Amino acid sequence: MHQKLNPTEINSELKQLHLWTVDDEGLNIYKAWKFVSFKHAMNFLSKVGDLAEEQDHHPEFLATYTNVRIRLTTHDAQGLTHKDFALARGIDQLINHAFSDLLKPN
Ligand code: H2B
Repeated sequence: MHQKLNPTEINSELKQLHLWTVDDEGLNIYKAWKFVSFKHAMNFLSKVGDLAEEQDHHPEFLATYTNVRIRLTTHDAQGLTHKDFALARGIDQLINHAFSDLLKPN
């Protein structure tokens, strides 16, 4: 079972991410992207799904046409754990390696 992180640990993990936000309760991190097309947005979701299966850690998706928002928390710990930050780092890398040219500023 993964340990829920304290605010100091959350802040040091956040520094290793690119523009993720913690919600007011400190229970979730989230980030949003806008893609140049619906198809690219869906492709991204599918790749994040593969990462989630590899890491056995599963995000919440909100997809509205070309906009995608991903929210991460650890249900088993009822808060943020290292698993959320590991997945977020994987998502940032995926964007950098495969999707950076397919984003629109949002
Ligand atoms: N994903 C998320 N986001 N939180 C969890 O607590 C969680 C999960 N638990 N994926 C995992 C699966 C757990 O149910 C299995 C048994 O490892």
